[in-house]
Amino acid sequence: EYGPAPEAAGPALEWLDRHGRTFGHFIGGGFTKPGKTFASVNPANGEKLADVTDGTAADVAKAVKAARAAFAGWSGLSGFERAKYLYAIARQIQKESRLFAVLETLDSGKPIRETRDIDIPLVARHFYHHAGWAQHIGTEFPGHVPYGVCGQIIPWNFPLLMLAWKIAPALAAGNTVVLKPAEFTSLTALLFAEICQRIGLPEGVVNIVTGAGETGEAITAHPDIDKIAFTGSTEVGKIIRRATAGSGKGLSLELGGKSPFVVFEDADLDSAVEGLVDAIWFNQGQVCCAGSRLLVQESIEERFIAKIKARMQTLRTGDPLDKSIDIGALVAPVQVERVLDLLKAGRLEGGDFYSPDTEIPGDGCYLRPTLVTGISPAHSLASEEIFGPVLVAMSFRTPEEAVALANNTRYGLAASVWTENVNLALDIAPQIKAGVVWINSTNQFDAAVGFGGYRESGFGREGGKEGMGAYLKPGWEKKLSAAKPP
Ligand code: TXE
Repeated sequence: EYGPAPEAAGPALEWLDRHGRTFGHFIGGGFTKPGKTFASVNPANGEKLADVTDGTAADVAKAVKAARAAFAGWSGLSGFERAKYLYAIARQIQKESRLFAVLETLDSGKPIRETRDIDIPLVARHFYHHAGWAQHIGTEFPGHVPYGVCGQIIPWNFPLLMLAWKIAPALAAGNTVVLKPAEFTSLTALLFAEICQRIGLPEGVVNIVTGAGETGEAITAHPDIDKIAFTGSTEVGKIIRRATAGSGKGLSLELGGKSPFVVFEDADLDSAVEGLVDAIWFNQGQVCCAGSRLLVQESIEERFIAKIKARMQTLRTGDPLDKSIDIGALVAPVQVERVLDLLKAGRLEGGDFYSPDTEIPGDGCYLRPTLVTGISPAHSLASEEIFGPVLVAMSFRTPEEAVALANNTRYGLAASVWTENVNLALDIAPQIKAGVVWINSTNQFDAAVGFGGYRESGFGREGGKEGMGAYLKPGWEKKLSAAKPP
């Protein structure tokens, strides 16, 4: 029963057909007429899935106007009433989970096992969780009010999940939103828009404007947006921070990473190998908190590297719709090029490169998993975010050296520490400067826990109470404007 299942794509393709494979934006509760479009392509085979509208500044302005018009009504609802809508969204996502998972896999190249078992369930979980929050804002954040209209710009590596991370808390708090999905992966956001319509979410509360960087710039620059939330590259994060400086807009940035995966000599090595597979080859390594830097204690280095190589031989790369596949396609040819360019530059600096001799499909955005050893921390591959299936390994002798190496990065998003010695784990974890440190595990996400970084990984937290607070501000402005002369 394993093997490619092309028929699985059927319902998602039918859904695209129902929309004539051409999409406008979702503004004010309905889809607009398509404008100038660009193609959304399946990276596994290069086939065009649909045409999506390239949002102009005028489109963004229209969406902001709709969001502004909806704000008073939405923020004026009780938390309980807003929660009902969030619960309804969560239930519809569960009901359509198969359609969402297949569409996400087609559009992004992520293995169906991941979209089906991780992305989409977490999306539903996020809306359920924040439905709960909507009812507790008055008691947990007394005197706080929503920002108003939030501009949200998201990346392509977890398209629907990043949408959920942004939209669920914003709506729970009483904000209205204008969200732009990444240009490679707009389709699940458009299906989500249809869900908003279906559950009768008031018009203008959620607006989806598709497009690339220029559309994002129009959102960042729009004067009637109160807060910007961005997840994406550090480079664009810096541009957005400059663009919003002095504007009075709220801002949160979730950017890149080069997260350490630290293995001590007493670790359960087989578990650590499985953890590593998840840390660096989950989603083809296109994960902001990917454990892309293996730091292994010198005494076990050889043994551990041999175990990784053996495990790499068993990883299957291929059609993301095949349920037995471990590694799918990267999101787009440009991302494959980016990874290959980094590898090419890295090769010139030296180092040993290892890839298993397993088959990968000839067409499509596929790359073999790669392990790089024999390099120094100063090596570009050891310091730059690769965002592909490439692991670099370095060794350390003492715990102090492990901490120093772990912190030898301009990022600070996540870290993972492997040891059977609980004292050592608890000693090391707080010394690593990262938003989250996992012990004997990796990639643990939950809507109830704040996620975010230090340094060039950005600031602000998503999830948990901190994430909820990021969509609220002190209510004095409202009180002042409501104050009447005696
Ligand atoms: O990201 P961009 P790209 C890293 C990763 C990857 C690299 C490049 O290393 O290889 O970034 O990816 C929108 N104003 N990450 O170029 O451009 C864009 O349309 C406003 C890590 O695809 O940052 C998309 O919606 N918005 C990361 C979003 O920003 C702009 C996830 C992200 O795209 C804009 C993605 C502008 N001037 C990439 N320019 C993570 N932290 O998870 C682009 N955008």
